[in-house]
Amino acid sequence: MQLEKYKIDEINQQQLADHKRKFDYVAEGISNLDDVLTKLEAFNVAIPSWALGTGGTRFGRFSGGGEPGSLEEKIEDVGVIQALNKSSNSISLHIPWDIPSNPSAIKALAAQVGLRFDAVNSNTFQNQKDQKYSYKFGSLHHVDKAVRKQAVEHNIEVIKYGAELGSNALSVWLADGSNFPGQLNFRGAFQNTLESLQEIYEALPDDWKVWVEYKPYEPNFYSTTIGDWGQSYLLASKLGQKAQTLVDLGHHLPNTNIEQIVSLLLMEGKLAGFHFNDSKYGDDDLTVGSINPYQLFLIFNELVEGMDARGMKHATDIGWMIDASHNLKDPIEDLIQSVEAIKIAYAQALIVDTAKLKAAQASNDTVQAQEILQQAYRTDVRALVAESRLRAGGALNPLATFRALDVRGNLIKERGATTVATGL
Ligand code: LRH
Ligand code: MN
Ligand code: MN
Repeated sequence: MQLEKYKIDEINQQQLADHKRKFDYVAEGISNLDDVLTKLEAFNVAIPSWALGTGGTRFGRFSGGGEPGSLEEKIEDVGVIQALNKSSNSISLHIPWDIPSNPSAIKALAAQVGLRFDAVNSNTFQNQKDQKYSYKFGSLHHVDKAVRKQAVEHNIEVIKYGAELGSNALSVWLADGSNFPGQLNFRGAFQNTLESLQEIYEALPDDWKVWVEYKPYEPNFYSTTIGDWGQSYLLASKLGQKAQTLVDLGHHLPNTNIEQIVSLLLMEGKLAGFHFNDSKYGDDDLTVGSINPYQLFLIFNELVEGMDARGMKHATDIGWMIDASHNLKDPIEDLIQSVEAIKIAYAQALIVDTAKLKAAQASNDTVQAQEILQQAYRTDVRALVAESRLRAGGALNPLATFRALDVRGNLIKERGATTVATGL
């Protein structure tokens, strides 16, 4: 299904007077209003193909109705999100969960609903059907060269799919690690990983990047071969310019200062981008901003300041992507909430009085520095985000519009009430 713009406009019309009142109120206090609105309008976050169905835990999966049964239907769903929020103009594929069997047709279909392809993700954390060697003891770090070769070849195949789709980054996350002390030689595992990544790196087209994701634990519970940003950074540095570190917000031990990591990676030109989600305990993959929105704001504060200092373009010089999966919510509603949370944090960071903050820092005025950050964080910027969306042709309130138009009800009529999304 495709959402017609006039239907969105009709609903916007009903909300316009209320919006205008809220917008005028917040706009009055913002000195860089035009700049904020332009940047918000240009900002997009990629939607992962694996987030469009109801996820599960190892204890069960309770799928909803109208879920996408094919890559084509997933593209349709992202098209719906994009029509509503005008901030989700790309999709990220996990291969082989979503194999584009006819890449040029898939690319054309995506373009019809205003989408392009973001990073492609390889998968060597599961055995695939008909594969010769098992990944039970890892993939790129494996002690057996033949297993490593198989995993390298998979990554090269993913690059080929991506190139046909017009993507320009390969995202690599490895489950490789160990469950028990003594199982693994750490240096051997790291060196094997480096060597395998070098072979993948050699296969990257000129304008491509490889994003190296890290994660402290799960599925391995004693060591993970790329377990933290230092290990990822070390690999990315040894690999070269095209390799960078990807920060998945859920891949940190509780209370890690992620904003500081982000700041330093950015300084070194090694920040690939993000997998956005939120978490309370581990890699919970909860809705962005649902647990710790202040942390999200602090991350964006580092991003805005650091990117401006390096002359980087906010919208394009970093990879912005959601990585989430839910077992309770309607997946589309959840993604709408996630993108909204990201844009709110971004808008708050854009209104930080940077000059004043620098002055407070230079004079060690701790109280004032905190006041400046919290002044921005406690500003209700939702009307700014809505205004930028209205200007871009989207819905003033994407979630309410999704419900008012009964999109899920229509998808259930089209696809059925008992569906299980492909992938995952
Ligand atoms: C691993 C991870 C990684 C995978 C995705 C499905 O926890 O974050 O990015 O590719 O989940
Ligand atoms: Mn991730
Ligand atoms: Mn994860």
